[in-house]
Amino acid sequence: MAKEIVIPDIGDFDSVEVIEVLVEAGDTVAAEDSLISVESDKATMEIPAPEAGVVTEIKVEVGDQVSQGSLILLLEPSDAAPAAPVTQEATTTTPTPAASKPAAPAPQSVAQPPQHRPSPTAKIDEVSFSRAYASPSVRKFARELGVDLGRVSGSGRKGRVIKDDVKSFVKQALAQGTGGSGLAVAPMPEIDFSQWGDVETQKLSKINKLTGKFLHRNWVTIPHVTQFDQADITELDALRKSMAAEYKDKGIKITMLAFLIKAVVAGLRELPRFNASLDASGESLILKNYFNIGIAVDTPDGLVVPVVRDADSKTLVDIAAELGEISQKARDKKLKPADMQGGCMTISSLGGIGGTQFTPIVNAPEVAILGVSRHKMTPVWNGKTFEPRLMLPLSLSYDHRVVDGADGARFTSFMGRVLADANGLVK
Ligand code: CAO
Repeated sequence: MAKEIVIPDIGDFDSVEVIEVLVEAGDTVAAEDSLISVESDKATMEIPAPEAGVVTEIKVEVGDQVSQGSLILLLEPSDAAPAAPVTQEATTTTPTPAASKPAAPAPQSVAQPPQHRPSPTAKIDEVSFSRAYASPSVRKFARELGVDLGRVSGSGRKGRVIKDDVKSFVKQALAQGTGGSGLAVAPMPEIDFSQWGDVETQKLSKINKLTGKFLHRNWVTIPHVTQFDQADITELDALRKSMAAEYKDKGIKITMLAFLIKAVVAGLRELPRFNASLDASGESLILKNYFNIGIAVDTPDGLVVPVVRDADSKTLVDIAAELGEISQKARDKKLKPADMQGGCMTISSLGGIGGTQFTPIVNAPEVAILGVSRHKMTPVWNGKTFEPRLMLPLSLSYDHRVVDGADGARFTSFMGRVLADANGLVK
C-alpha cells in the first residue's frame, strides 16, 4: 500500500515554493533521503523521506507552492529498501524541533555549517563552501566529488548552485585535465560568426591539432620566464657570408642557424642544467651528456621540430648540410617520428621572417628554447663613439622550476660571447 508523504512541520513558513524535485517515480529511497527542495524568502530546505521505500507517484512540480500537510508523493514502504546510510554525510541532518515527530523528519536547513570531512582528492575552501548558496543534497553531491562549491557558479534561481552546475564544473575540470587544481576557466562560448559576415570553415591539420595540444599543455604546466638579450654578430655574419660563398658550389647553404646550433651546444656545456629534464615525479633532474638540438620548422601543414643529433660532434658545415636536408624533409612531410625525438633544447628562428622579440614556448620535456629574431644594424656605443654593429635579438624561454633567473641571464650572456667569437664555432 503506497503511503502519502506530506510536507512536515516547516516552522514559521505558511507557503514555500518547490524549487527542485530530487526523485522520480520508481526511485528507491532510504529514510532521510531528500525528496524535494523548497525555498522561502529566508531559507532553502530539503524535505527528507520519513522512511525507506519506492516512490510510486510524484504529486508536486517545480514552482508549486506548498505548506505543511501538502502531498508530495506516494511511497510504497519497503522493508527491503536500504536504510539511510550512516556515513559522515548523513550526520549533516541536524534535528530541529520538528524532528521529534518520528513520522515527519525535519527539513535540513542549508544554513547548517558543513560537518563533512573534505575529500582527500580536492582542496576545499571551507569558508566559501559553507557560504555557497546550495541545497544540502547539492552540498553532499559536491563533497562526494571533491568539488569546492565556492568556485561553482550557480545557474538556479537567485544564483543558487544546482546539481547540474556541479556536474558541469567537474566535466570542465576533467576536460582541462586539471582535476580541479585551480585552472578551471569559463568554457569558450560557441559563437556563430556568420551572424556578422561571410565565413569559411577550415579543418585544422593533424600537425596543427597535435602541436596545439602539446603547446597548450606546456604553456599551462611549465612556469615560463623569457630572458631577452642581444648578441653582436657583426663578425659572425661576415664569416658566414665568406663561408656561404665558399660552399655555395657544393650545394651547402651556410646559415645563421648552423652557428646558433653550435653556440647552443657550447651553452649547454657551460650550463648543464639547460641540458636536463625533470623526471616524471618532478623530484629529480635528469642531466644529459648528449647534445641533440631541435629546430622549429614552419611547414604548410604546421610546425614540426626535427632534431640535429650529436651536434657537438659535427662541424658547422656538417650541421649546415644536415639542416638543408631536414628542413626539406620537413616540408616534404618525410620526417619520421624518430627524427623529432630526443631533443635537448630547441631553437626557433624567426629572423628570416621578421620581428624584434617573442616568447617561445618550452618544448617539454626540454627545459629551454631559444627564440631568434631578425638581426638589425644598430649604433652601439664603444666608449668613444657609436659603431654600427649587427645585433641579433635572442629570446630564451626556460622552465623556472629547473633554471634560475640568474642562469637564464648567464645563458644568453654566454651566447653573446660565443656568437661574437664565431671562429670558435666553425669546428
Ligand atoms: N635576421 C635576419 N635575417 C635572417 C635571420 C636573422 N636572424 N636568419 C635568417 N635570415 C635570413 C637569411 O639570411 C636568409 O636570407 P637570404 O635568403 O637572403 O640568404 C633568409 O633569412 C632565410 O634564412 P635561412 O635560409 O638561413 O633559413 P633560416 O635558418 O632562417 O630558417 C628554418 C630555417 C627552417 C628555421 C625556417 O625556414 C623556419 O621554418 N622558421 C620558422 C620557425 C618557426 O616557425 N618558429 C616558430 C616556433 S614557435 O611557435
